[in-house]
Amino acid sequence: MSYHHKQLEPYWQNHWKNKNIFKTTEDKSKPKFYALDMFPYPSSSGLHVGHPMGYTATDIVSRYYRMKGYNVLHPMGWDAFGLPAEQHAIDTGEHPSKVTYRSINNFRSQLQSLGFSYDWDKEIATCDPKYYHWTQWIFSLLYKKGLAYQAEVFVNWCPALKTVLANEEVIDGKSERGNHPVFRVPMKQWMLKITSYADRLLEDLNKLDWPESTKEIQRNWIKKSVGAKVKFSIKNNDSDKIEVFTTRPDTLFGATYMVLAPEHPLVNKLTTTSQKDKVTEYCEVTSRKSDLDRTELNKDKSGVFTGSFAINPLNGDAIEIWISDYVLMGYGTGAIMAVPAHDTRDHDFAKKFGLKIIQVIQSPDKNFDIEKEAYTEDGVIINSDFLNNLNVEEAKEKIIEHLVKNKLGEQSITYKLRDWIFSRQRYWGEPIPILKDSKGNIIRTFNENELPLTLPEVTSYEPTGDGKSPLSAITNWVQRKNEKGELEFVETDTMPGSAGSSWYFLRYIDPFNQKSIGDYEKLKYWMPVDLYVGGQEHAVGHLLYSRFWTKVLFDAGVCPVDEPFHKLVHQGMICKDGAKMSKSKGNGINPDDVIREYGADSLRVYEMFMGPLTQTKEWDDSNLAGVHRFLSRIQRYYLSDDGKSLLNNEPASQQDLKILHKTIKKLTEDIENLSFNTSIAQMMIFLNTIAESQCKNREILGEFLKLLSPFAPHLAEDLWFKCILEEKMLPEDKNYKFISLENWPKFDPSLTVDNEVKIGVQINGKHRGEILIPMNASQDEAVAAAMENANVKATLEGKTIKKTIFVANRILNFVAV
Ligand code: ANZ
Repeated sequence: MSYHHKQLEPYWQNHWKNKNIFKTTEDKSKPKFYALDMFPYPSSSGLHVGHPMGYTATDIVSRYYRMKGYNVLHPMGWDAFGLPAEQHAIDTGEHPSKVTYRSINNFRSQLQSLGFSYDWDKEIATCDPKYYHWTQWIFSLLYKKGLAYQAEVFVNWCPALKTVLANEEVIDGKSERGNHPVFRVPMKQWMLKITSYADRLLEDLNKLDWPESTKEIQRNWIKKSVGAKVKFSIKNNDSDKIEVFTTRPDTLFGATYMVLAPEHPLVNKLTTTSQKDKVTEYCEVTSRKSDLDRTELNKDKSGVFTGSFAINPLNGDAIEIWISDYVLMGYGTGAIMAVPAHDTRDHDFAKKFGLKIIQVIQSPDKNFDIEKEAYTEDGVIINSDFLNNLNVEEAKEKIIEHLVKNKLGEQSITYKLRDWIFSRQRYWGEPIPILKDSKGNIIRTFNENELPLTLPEVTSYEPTGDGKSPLSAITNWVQRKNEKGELEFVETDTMPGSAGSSWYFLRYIDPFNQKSIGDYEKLKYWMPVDLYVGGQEHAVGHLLYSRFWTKVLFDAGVCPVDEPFHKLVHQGMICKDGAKMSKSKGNGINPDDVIREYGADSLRVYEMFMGPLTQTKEWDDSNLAGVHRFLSRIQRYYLSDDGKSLLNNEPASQQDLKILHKTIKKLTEDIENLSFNTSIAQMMIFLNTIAESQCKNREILGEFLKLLSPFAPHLAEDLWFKCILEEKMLPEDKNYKFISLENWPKFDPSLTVDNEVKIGVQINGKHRGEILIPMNASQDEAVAAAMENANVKATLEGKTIKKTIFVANRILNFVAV
């Protein structure tokens, strides 16, 4: 008989809910544990089986710490602003909030059917004005601190679709939707100055218990480059200078030409008449390429000579000024000095266009041919006048000294990290709380008492066509009269999806607070998050933005920590037939179907049993059925076919006690190390061992249910009720004692070690028998035991023992003649 998950799971879920037993407790005398999941975007397709992987892990940990007597914060909410809902609105005319809340209700009931122990009183949705009130408040704070500003930046503009597109929506220079050409054009956008936190974001990674690979991704994303800015004069032009950023000022004598990004402001001015057409055409072609396409290392180099020359400030050589797409406007100064002898990209370029190559660093390899490839290693400086014979580091120092003294340049640090483009010309996002005058100048941010600035109703969700959001068409929302009767205009851009997710972990702590983002003392108690589980795909988006906002809020004195997530873990993906599960591949599995057929407990235990949490795993229906059989077997061990308890109070043997205490120890350690598959394997060993001795001892089997309950909470709660609780109480009774709130079992260390071992006895190298002796028994004790063994005794008869070799706990060997 398999257990009746269809009845018992909803039954216990209802009792948990009615009694609100997972409500967060906040007894400050107790330790706390904050277990957080990356909240989902509530898509209309609902949960997939990938979601419960991470969610079950945090649920087990939450249930465990709750049983250990901690105050546990385990909340869930919705990352609810997003493009799919907006697209649905454009297609159907239905308000995005309608489809969003429909999906939220579906997600919530799916999650509840998995038996997760969330405190649903803490639920938040980022699209709720009560929530985005404080997202807007944080924006105002950023603005007041000079960390939010408007700037012309290059965006993907699609004239046919009349809208700005995200990078992901552009494929090979064409719009994903409709395949129309997309151009990189400058447009005024809101920006957040995450770059002013670059150093701290880099430095503080060291204090986090995060996967090393994720830290490395963030380090590479922020990437700090220490170098110099150098000014080059232009031949026959006294008014302009070209400033370059270089990490290799030591190679300045080897700079044989210069390259400007095609968007560089000096390009027009420096282009001579004869070069004009070529340069204009090249700039036009470049505007259709993404930065990613442009910087690909192995791609064929292209470029055009401007017709002008710069002067190498060290030796006075006139060097050609080119434009090329491999130099990006958004990095350093948008201009480089090219050193083809020591930079691979410059080398490719020089070879292609026949430009001079001057080697300034010697290779130890006498046969190294600088015409064939760039030499990018360390070495001794040559062909460089006063730098000759120095090594690279010494030369860098000396040249910077020289540049500063002669006002030719300075030391400079550049980050690869860019400021965060923070505006979208969309409807379904948080309105940016800024007021402007009729000329578009910023007057001020909204005051605290004017928030939230809620989204108005609109008749069309389509962008307007001139790069503005649909909000700009709602005149009575945009235009406001101030006290003096002057017209003021509300900003019509909205925030990106990642705004609301950059601080939601703070709001869970105090979700109804109307005075602040959250009560400081409460934030102090709960923060930082002790365990955060979610996908690695958020490594440089959400996880970096959240760290940035937390630091800003910390600096403003409203958040007590400067890092939000102490420990971070990425759950592995679930594959099927070797491929990532996805709707488009048609290989997805719907958790609702699994729950219907096998039950939530089976799904939970199966996903945890598939393998280590962080590894990619393959879905296998037969293993799922195997887990279901294991749970059924547990039930059959406790209950007769007609539902009567099979347990008794007969004393347990030492062996039964031992397997229990070993299991307690193993699970305690494993859960703290997030090693759930090994926990489940240990529970299987427990059941086998105990079944072998036919132990039905109520106490032992009650303790085992407590161990089972974080993994399979419904079954554990049910067997607890039917077999363990002695008082005749019903779950609806006021003082009913749920297993979910019992104390986690403690183990007796002396019962977790084996105090007897079986060792082999050999005579002249031949196995002659086995003896059972106390752990760590001495040689004398072992020999005495061996002499009791009939076979050993018989073999030794008439022989003299010449030598005894004994390895404690392992083997006893006699040499006898
Ligand atoms: C001369 C030089 C000689 C360089 C040499 C490198 C090697 P990282 O380390 O990534 O910071 N660079 C500067 N600005 C650029 C831009 N806007 N677009 C493309 N490349 C740019 O790289 C810094 C180096 O990248 C700089 O140092 C510059 O080339 C180039 F043997 O200057 B170097």
